[in-house]
Amino acid sequence: MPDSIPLGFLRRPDRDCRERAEAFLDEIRGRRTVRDFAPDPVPAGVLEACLRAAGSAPSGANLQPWHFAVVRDPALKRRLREAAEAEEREFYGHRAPDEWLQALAPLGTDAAKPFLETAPALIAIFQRNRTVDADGSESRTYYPKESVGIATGFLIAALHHAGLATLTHTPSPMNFLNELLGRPPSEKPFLLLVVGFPAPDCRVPDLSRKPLDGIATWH
Ligand code: IYR
Repeated sequence: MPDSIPLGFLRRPDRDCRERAEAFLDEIRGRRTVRDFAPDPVPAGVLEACLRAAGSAPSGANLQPWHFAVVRDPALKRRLREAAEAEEREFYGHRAPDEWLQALAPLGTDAAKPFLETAPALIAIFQRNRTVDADGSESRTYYPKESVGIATGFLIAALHHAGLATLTHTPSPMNFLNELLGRPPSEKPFLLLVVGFPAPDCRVPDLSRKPLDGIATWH
């Protein structure tokens, strides 16, 4: 067995487990994707703590195959908006099949992405397909997509818990993120997370979540 340390696990009484599970459900079910942001900055230290929470996610062979590029500079946000909107105009105008556009209709999205400039922070998340070892040689990562997906889930939950709103934005293709943020080709853009406080008059689509028996079976 390689070097190990004690787990330090706190075994809680069953009733506490249940209460905590329900309290977490109550909190996380209040999360909604927001497309209308206030310009107010993210309070100091919040992004750092939430990114560290994301970085604690499990990953294939613990290679932690993620990179988070945080953008707060207004000029860079503007360039990202322009690049994203160029892709989106192609998507909405030509590339997207009718079936996809119909699926998006209830969300009311279009090619305009003003939130990329209004929101105080954008986090471009990259999936690292190769990693640099201590001796400088490169090796592959394992399950990078699953790993970065889990880390992103942690990040969204952490930001919600902190009292912020997010939007998972997936312009396609996203190669402009490597270019504008100077990330190497071994890193694949995964998504662009928009972070901030909702605008005071922010409204969201009237959506519902599937009930438990629509998402789980018991065996
Ligand atoms: N990337 C586009 C389209 C889009 C696709 C899905 I799937 C969504 O859930 C929402 C939007 C856009 O950002 O508008």
